[in-house]
Amino acid sequence: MAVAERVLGQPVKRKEDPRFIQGAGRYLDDIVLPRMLYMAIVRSPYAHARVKAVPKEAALSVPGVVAVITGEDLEKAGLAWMPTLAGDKQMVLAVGKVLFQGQEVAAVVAETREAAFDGAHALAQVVEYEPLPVVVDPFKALEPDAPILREDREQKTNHIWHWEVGDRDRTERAFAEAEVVVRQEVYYPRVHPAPLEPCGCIADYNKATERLTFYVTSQAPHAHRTLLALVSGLPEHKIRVISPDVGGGFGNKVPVYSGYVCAVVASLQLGRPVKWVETRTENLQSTHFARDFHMTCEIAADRDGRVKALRVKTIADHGAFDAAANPSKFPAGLFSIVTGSYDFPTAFVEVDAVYTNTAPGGVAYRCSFRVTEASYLIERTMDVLADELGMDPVELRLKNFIPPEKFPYPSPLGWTYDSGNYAETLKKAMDIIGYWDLRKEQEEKRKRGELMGIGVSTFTEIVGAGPAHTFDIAGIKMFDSCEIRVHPTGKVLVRTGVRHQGQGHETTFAQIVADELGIPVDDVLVEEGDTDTAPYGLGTYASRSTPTAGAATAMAARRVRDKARKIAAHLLEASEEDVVWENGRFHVAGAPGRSVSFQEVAFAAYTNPPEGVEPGLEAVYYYNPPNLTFPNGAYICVVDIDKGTGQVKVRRFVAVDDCGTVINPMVVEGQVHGGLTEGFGIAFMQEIVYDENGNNLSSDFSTYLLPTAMETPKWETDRTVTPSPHHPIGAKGVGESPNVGSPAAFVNAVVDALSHLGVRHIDMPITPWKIWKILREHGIE
Ligand code: MCN
Repeated sequence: MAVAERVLGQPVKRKEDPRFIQGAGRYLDDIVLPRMLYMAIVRSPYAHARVKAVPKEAALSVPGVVAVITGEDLEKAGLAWMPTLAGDKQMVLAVGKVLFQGQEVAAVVAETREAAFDGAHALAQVVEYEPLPVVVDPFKALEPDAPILREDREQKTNHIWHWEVGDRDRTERAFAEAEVVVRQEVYYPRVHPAPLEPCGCIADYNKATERLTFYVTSQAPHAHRTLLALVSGLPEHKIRVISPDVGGGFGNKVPVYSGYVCAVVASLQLGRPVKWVETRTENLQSTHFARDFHMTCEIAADRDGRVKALRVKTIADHGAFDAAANPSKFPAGLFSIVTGSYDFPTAFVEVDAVYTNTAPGGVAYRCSFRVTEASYLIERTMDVLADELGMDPVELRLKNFIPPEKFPYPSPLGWTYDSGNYAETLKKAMDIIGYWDLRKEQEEKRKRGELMGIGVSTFTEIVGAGPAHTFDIAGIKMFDSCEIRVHPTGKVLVRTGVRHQGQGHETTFAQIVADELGIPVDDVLVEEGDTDTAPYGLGTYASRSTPTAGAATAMAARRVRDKARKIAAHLLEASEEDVVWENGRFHVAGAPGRSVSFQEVAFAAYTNPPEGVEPGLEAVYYYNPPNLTFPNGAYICVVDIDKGTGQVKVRRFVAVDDCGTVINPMVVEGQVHGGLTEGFGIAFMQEIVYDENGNNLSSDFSTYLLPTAMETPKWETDRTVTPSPHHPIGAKGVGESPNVGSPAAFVNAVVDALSHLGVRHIDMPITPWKIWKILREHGIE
């Protein structure tokens, strides 16, 4: 096919958008089934307390309430606990005691949503608690006299696990011999993905067919089916999970939550559909949060700025249940990407996870697996080193980048990076923003007492969970899948094992198929989210859809093409070897006039298949990636700070991303805009805060601040392309990259603006109040 005609790499408009823009999307709460009941959950007001009594009658006496489920009921049914993604177990409804504010205590089922809430409210008034001492600080939780939170565990400690990776001895030696050592403590705050559509489900158990249809706003429908089968004991083939349009996920819709299990139990008991949809406050209080890493980073280097070793120690607050989105064999996930884009000869990393009386955590927020924390830490500390050495941050980075000729690059912490040209990417960002002119401008402004900063972040991401030997969920290996059915008229139905939440798969996966088969994008329909129709897959998160299901899609299309070639040879009365596929047609080599279109071949597959060839034209491909993909980027941010108010204004932000071969540049740009906006919110606004009694002080949008269009800066984006050598079309994931890379660029810019005052670090979120105080401490009015 002539390159100009290829649909891969074209900014095809998103096929899904007309229905979203017209309000015609079908989300979970739009679904109303006949005879449907509604469920509401009673939650603990205490962060740590014994539950003495749950007098159901209070709710049952409310008109319309038909059932109440308690932890005791579930315990009798053997359903009191469910597994988390980290392999810990979590109470479905409180049994004996509660461990965080907002924990699920009882479920109330009623004829209407209002009655369910009234019933839950009535019950909440009379649940008897005996408050216990609360610990919200992970360091205090590790002290010998701290209350033991998880009495259900054999280990009588709040310490969950210790993990280390790297070469301790070699790293110690490098530090002992180093000319320069910098050390920086960095806190990555607790944040929450807060998708606009909160979590919810409808459990619909049909007693006659003994089948459960489970509608859920899910990023991973097949994984949910398997987990529900494991938790409920229902046979998996009797469960159908349907994930309708998903109103944002960002990692929040990967876990199985208590509400899901309770709705299933209620539907099994009552033989009627049961809907549960949480409120915003419930979402912010009790679904899993992300980050909350207390990190110490040290870099050993030569005086000329060559890095020699990296040493990191981290305390991870995992809340009341260890729910870390961590389907890898490493408990700290992919935190070991912490050497970043730099050629460290050696490194050593330790992570300790701790229980506290806070919501279960360690889960994803547009990046799971701890890549965000790792990238932020290394990018922050490289700036501290640059400051120590009196070097410009870009010069330090250019000196230490892994050079292109070293790929595939074995990192000292065990990864093999696939490809990249970090210097090219950084130089492109510098050219676009006019880096050296900005430095001159900054110098001039400083002389005038004005505060301007330039922040750089040159991150390496690690995305695409698989491969299967490294990743699994509940033992299920992390591959992904695609099924392609070609109809007799040449129109194509594609189903994959992932589930988009706004990422545009209906368009980009159609582009992959259209490109491989030489047919119009509009002839391809992509469907995801129904476990009865889609092949098994592990879902959409970790920017894995393109590296796994995208690859499966290309490979399935190639299988279809291979069969189509056989049929074409039959139609052309030529041998298969002589048939060439070009410009969307099959023709006999050397005789382009003797050709058939893909549509003609599809028709023949059903009406006139060659002897010995099965009728029909379809293929399934399960793709187990040989490695992860390693996208990267160079982000540069320019800020001005108002001395009077401490307000930071992001004047410019240039993001150059390298996600390998680009399927759809417009979709990639949209992903980058979204991720940068989230990174901006994390850097300047968002934080889940608990008081010392374990009260969540950020449980609505007036206290947990998300950026709106009013605050969001203008993003300038561009790309470099180093294809992944092990992906069939060379693509790497991109969805998380901007959220991984941008927080450091923002913070580095603010610290740079204040570095001449001796400021080396400020923890996120960087609020005007924090800056204002720093300025006053330095006598700046
Ligand atoms: N793409 C492309 N070329 C590439 C790489 C990707 O055209 N080289 C396209 C893909 O085909 C896909 C989109 O970009 O349409 C994102 O692809 P990918 O990076 O594979 O990420 P996923 O589809 O797996 O999405 C996951 C990622 C994550 S981890 C979170 S969290 C996230 C995100 O994407 N949540 C989102 N983006 C989101 N966007 C929206 N609107 N809503 C969310 O909840």
